[in-house]
Amino acid sequence: MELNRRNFIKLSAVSGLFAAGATQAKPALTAFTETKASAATNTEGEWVGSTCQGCTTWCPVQVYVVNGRATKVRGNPNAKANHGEVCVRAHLSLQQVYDPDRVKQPMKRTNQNKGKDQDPQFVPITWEEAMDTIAEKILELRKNGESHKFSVWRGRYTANNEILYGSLAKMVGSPNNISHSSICAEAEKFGPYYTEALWGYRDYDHANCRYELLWGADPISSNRQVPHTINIWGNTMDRATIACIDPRLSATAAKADEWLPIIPGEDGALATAIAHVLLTEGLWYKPFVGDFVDGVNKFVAGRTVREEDFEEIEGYGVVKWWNLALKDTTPEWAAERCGIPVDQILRVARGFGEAAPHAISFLSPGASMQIRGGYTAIAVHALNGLVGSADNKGGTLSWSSVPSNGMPSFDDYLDDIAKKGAKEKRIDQGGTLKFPGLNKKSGGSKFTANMAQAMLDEDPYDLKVVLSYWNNFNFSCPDTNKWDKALAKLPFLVHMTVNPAEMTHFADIVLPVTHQLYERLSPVKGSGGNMHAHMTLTQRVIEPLWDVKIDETEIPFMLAEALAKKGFSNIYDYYTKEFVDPETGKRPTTPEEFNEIVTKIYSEPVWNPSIEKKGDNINGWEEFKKVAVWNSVPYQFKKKWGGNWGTDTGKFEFYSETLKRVLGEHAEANDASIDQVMEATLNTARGELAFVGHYEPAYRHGEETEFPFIFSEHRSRLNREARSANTSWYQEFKNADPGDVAWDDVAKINPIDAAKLGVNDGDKVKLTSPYGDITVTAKLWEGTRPGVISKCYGQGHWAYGRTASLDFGKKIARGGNNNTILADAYEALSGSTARHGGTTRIKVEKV
Ligand SMILES: Nc1nc2c(c(=O)[nH]1)N[C@H]1C(S)=C(S)[C@@H](COP(=O)(O)OP(=O)(O)OC[C@H]3O[C@@H](n4cnc5c(=O)[nH]c(N)nc54)[C@H](O)[C@@H]3O)O[C@H]1N2
Ligand SMILES: Nc1nc2c(c(=O)[nH]1)N[C@H]1C(S)=C(S)[C@@H](COP(=O)(O)OP(=O)(O)OC[C@H]3O[C@@H](n4cnc5c(=O)[nH]c(N)nc54)[C@H](O)[C@@H]3O)O[C@H]1N2
Ligand code: SF4
Ligand SMILES: [Mo]
Repeated sequence: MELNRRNFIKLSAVSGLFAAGATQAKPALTAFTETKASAATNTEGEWVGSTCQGCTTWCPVQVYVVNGRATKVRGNPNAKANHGEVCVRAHLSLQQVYDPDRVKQPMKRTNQNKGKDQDPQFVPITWEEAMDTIAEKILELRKNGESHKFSVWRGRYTANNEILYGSLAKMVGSPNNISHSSICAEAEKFGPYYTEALWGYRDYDHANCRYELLWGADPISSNRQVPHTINIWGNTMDRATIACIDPRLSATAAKADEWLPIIPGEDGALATAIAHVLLTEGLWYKPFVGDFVDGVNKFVAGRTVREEDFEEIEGYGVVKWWNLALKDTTPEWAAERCGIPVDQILRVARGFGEAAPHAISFLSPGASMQIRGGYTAIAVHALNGLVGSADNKGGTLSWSSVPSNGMPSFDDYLDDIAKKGAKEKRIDQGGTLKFPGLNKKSGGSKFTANMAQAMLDEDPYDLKVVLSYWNNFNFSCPDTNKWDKALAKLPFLVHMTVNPAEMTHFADIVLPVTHQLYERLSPVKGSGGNMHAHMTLTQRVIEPLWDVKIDETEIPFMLAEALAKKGFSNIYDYYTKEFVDPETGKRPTTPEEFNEIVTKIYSEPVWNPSIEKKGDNINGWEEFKKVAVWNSVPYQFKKKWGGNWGTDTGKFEFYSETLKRVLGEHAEANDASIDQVMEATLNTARGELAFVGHYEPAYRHGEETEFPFIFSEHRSRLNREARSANTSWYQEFKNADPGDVAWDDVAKINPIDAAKLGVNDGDKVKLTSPYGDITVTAKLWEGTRPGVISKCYGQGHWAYGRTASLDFGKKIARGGNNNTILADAYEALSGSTARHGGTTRIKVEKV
């Protein structure tokens, strides 16, 4: 029989593809099999615009398509943020889309027992059966007054997430649409928000900067503008001093002027010491911060200053900050805590101050996703205020705005059940005393990882039905053992996924979805970079290989149809009555039409020439599909100067009146004092210290006597979040991460520690924390300080496919997942998981 795509689907449907546990023949790679379409005459090939979402940069790209096959990826030459370039990881996406281990058709579980040790015994089903089953489950909850026990879980997403994530749960009657943001980077947004009202990522004017102070940022490998940074970094290194504050010798640190191998979690000591030096040595930027009325510097170590002696300009509360948190934080004091020598602290602080205002204090999750990292985030970002680089040339910037339309209102489609359910408490416990999540307001952030504990405790209740997409929480959240238990207890889970992931193993229904770069149509606003913000269009550049649908739009449309057939038509009515194609005036009749209309509604302002905007002129939808990106005009500096900072005082807040108000509101909602909030969130601050960036000693899980090492982790240059490990290129080039080894997963140990442990390069070592253990390979490496074990995140998949795992059939992982040993810990003020700052102690044993 000729093995074409259709026959292959038939064959695989008979054998069942993801029969975990069974050692069966692996599916053959048919992506390159000759098909009728590919036998057609076109051999020329063409570049088609799309978007890479391998990380949060969200790069505009183009794919070279020959005979219907994607053969190469490059940056979209029309894009300004990434100069038409991509990073290494874009290329790995080719192996993802053609991965033979992909989920190829809908499946249902036939073994009702759940657990890592259970074979789900998945069998193929039709899309109709899948949608009918899910609709039944939802209607049962609504009938029983339990609609709030329904939840939608979102991982990575596009702008079209408004459909599945934004409104579906609400129309069913649940407050539980839970995103992955809190395991991603919320703590990092806390710093800029409670100084300059910016809850989001920043852009940086590297081209004009003279000093780059990188706090756990490795921008040539990760973070948010990798292609732009790679492009510009050679020049930046020529022009600016680069100082990397990182417990690990990162790729950026390896070529930097200064590497400050900080003791994990002690960044607050260094940040407050740098601020102390800037103030005592008169290095603050006077046109921004202001000056003493009589021109005499009264910032003297150990002495308080009178507020009326200082006249402020853009900033607010610098004297209060000094008095509360900085007057005693001398370099000597800091050196004892953070492990950086006094002379290096002084040299870096002076260099940074002398470069003002062209000096960037670049905050990454590394220095903020720590148990007490919220205050570090504020202190680190406030350094941009001290040197006047906030919103300034050569400094730290916001993004230009990119216009888009909101989705039509669904208010008229909320029935009584929906309105009642939406008022129930949230499953993640955000907004409770222990979990402030102060994303602009109490409970503004959702505590993704905490859902596992909440589900196990049934506090505030038990979840029953979950639709989960583009995520893998029992791999990506800390304490995976806890997550496995919580998922085993969940009665009904639908996983919409490209690969059979760890979460898929616990699913009742598995839905195959489109690969993000090649098979879907959707818009996103990419991360601003190189002074430009943009909207980029993801397109179906190849015909989908398998029976896949688009998670955020097509699947909700099909589900709405199934619900309507069973008598609940609100969602279907909303989709078919309120959504109108802005070009043709048509309403959707199929899932595909719905997806296109949603995309066009959202993106219309960038391609409709009659809508005014500051950026590219694109003449209609067809042209937008061709260019696939809209660029804003370059960022205008100093837009916020002159009292437009958006904070409660309108100023750049060194003393945060905004935080004082929001903390007060949170305390009041929980009948507590702010001091009690500090205590519940493990912070040591009392009184007014809670309103300024300050030093908090690192908090660690595990007793030092039993667990003598601090565990510190980082991401891979090759991680497309945790989705690229099943590509052979990922494994083959894994040594692109300093200290790492191809096809392996290593614990990087300082040779001094290794000698004491009697461990040699290549030995197998077991890393044990109070929460779990993993066995990996030892690598002796001077790029981590004695006492700190450094390990990359990304390996340790026991599912996902034959390359990611060591034995896919037997569920044996390649290496170990850091989240198996990491504590389920939080920087609770911002609502962030705390995986950095050495939150977890471990022991190391040779096996
Ligand atoms: N220890 C540790 N934990 C981390 C991190 C870390 O650095 N260290 N990083 C954290 C961060 S920053 C983030 S953002 C989160 C991410 O965590 P998650 O949001 O859970 O995302 P991933 O782990 O990347 O898993 C995404 C899943 O989506 C499915 N999938 C893959 N490709 C596609 C696709 O194209 N479309 C769709 N619809 N589905 C797809 C697969 O099942 C895949 O496993 O992880 C966090 N967890
Ligand atoms: N290559 C790559 N790039 C990515 C992604 C990816 O998967 N791969 N994912 C994207 C996503 S989703 C996000 S959220 C961003 C995350 O942006 P990043 O800036 O990459 O964030 P992390 O990897 O969490 O930051 C980890 C860094 O902090 C260091 N670190 C650990 N503990 C400490 C500490 O106590 N103090 C200090 N100063 N540093 C510490 C680590 O060694 C590491 O270098 O990256 C995006 N970019
Ligand atoms: S992985 Fe990230 S930085 Fe690299 S091309 Fe894709 S979106 Fe851009
Ligand atoms: Mo993230």
